[in-house]
Parts: sequence; C-alpha cells; structure tokens
Amino acid sequence: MSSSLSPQAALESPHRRYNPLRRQWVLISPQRTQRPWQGEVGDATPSSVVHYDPKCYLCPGNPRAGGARTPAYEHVYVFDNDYPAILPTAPSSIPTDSSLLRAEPEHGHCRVLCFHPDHSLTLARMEPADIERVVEAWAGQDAELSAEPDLAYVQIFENRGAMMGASNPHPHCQIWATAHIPDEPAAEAAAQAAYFAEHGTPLLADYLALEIKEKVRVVCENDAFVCVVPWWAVWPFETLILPREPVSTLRLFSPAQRSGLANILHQITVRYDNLFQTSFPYTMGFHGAPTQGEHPGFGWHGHFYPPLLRSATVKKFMVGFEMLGMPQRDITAEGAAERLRAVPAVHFAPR
Ligand code: H2U
Ligand code: ZN
Repeated sequence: MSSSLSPQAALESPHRRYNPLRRQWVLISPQRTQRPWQGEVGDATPSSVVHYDPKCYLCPGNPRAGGARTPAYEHVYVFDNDYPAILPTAPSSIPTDSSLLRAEPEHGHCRVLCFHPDHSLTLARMEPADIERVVEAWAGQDAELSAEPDLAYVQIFENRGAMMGASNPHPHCQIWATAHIPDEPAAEAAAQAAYFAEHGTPLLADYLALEIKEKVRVVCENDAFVCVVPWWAVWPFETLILPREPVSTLRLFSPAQRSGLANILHQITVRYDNLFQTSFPYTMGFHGAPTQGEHPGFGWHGHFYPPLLRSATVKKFMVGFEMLGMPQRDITAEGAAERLRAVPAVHFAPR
C-alpha cells in the first residue's frame, strides 16, 4: 500500500536507502526512536592514564608474545604480525573433490603499526604532528606493499576498543596485503567502475558535491577532507571520510592531503569520544584502489564503523533481521550527523 507524503514526512516513515558504493540497500525505521528505552545507560569511561605498561607487547622495549622484542621506538613502529592470518608463501593450488568445494590459496603480509610509544593515547588524544607521522607511515606501507607484483590489495584498519575485539589498548592498527582483492573493496571497485563508465565522473566526487550542497549529513571538514554520516549509513554513527580532490590511494596523497587526513581523523575521533564521554570503540579503515591494473573512477575514502548506539555501553547488534534479511537502523543519518556536530570539538579528557 502506498500513500503520498511531503518529502520530509516521507523520510520520517520507514524506507529503504541505497548504498551506491556497495550496491546494497539499508532499511531505515526513524519512527522506532520514539519507542521507550529501559535498558542500560553507561557511565563515562575515563581515558587510560597508564603511559607505559610493562605487560604490553606493543610498549617500547617490551618482549612480544612470539619471542621478538619491541624496540625502544620514539614515534611509529611497524612489524610483521607474530600471529599472521596469511603467510608470504602459499601452495600453488588447493585441490578439492568437487567444484562445490572450491578453494584457492591466499598469501601476503600481515603487519602491525604502533601509532605512538605512549600506551595511554588514542587518535583522539594524540597531537596532530604525531598523527601526521602515522599517515606518513601508512603512505609508506601502501607504497612498499603495492610494489609487490603478486599482491592485489593493501588493507589498513584499526580495531579500537575491547568491544570491537581489539586485543590490546596500545594505539595501533593492522595492515594486511593480500594476493586477492577482498570482497568489500572488490564490490566498491566494481560499483565505482560501473558508475564511471556510465557517467564519466567518479561516484564519490559526485556524492561529495551533493553532501557539500545539502550540509545535513556533514559532521566536520577541513581544506582537504569532508567527514559525513553517509546517506546509507548502517551503524548508528558510521562516517565516511572523503577527499575534496579525488585521489585513488594513500601513496599518491599530496602533502596537504596527508596533513588534512591527520586533522580530519583527529576531529572525528574527538567528536566520537565526546558523544558519550568515553573512549569510543570502532573499526576504522581505508579503501584505496587495488594495486594492480587501472581503476578509473576509484576514489580513496575512509570508513568508521562504531558500534555504540545510546551510551558508552549500549551498542547496536547486527542480529535477527540484519543477519537474515538486510541491515536496518533507527536514527537517521541526518540525526546522527546533527548529534556529532553538536558535541564540542575539544576532547573531554585531553592528555
Ligand atoms: P588487534 O588489537 O586489532 O587484535 O591487533 C593486534 C595484533 O597484534 C594482533 O593481530 C598482534 C596480534 O596478532 N600481536 C603480535 O603480532 N605480537 C604480539 O606480541 C602481540 C599481538
Ligand atoms: Zn603499550
């Protein structure tokens, strides 16, 4: 059954939104935010004050779990993961008995990048100059790993907080370089290539122009980047970081883009922490173009996927209809952006 409503009223009723980057739909149920909530309300979590933890594998000078020792580093430190998910070499094939039991070898590198020697820090509480060093290290890793001719993709990601499964609070990220393009960037690459073939302009450049015009989903910005809650956000406070000047991958960033990325990461993580006065958990990561071949229309971008919904402890669960049907959210992207804009731009617990 359909009825005609004003555009505003229509957006306040249940609807589906399309994610052109992933070519998927998300179900939006804004009216559900009015339902009573008798669940938990979290307390503010103080930021860590432990600058050096003698038991931390990633603190300078400490022994690691695998027997190696983390050196007394001063800024950033990259090492090969002692428990890698993939190895540099793999068998040439994985024979199976049926085409329904398909398998193929995978190889590559898994690295860990420590952002800072200080165990207590997070991107939100680091100095901009120190985040710039992290960006330099990311660009260096992207250049080094993309030069390996048998690798196809470099995935940089950070799991922040125990709620997201991070095994260690020390500020760090992971870098996996694989011989195959993983599913998420592969789907995004296909969608962007199809859009570019049809329109002759990059999908994310056109999308950013719309967001700058509409403003309602913009959270923060600088001269080089804009951070939005995307129209198609699934996680309550999901954001997308878009460069004003399209660029396909980190190693090709201009100096202004490198410092701009450091600044926008700082801005958004401060707002996240301030939202529920906690060290905000998330999975964050970057999608650059695959490392082999041409990828016209592929625009580098960053994703933040934070699980928190109502407080420092109440998170969204991706269960039920979401596991069996499709993603669904209650608060609209516009409402989430408004709340992230409303919190102070200065951290509630600076270092
Ligand atoms: P996460 O916090 O995202 O789990 O990343 C930490 C990684 O650090 C994890 O992949 C590695 C783990 O294998 N690690 C080492 O390589 N050596 C250690 O001594 C501890 C943790
Ligand atoms: Zn540490």
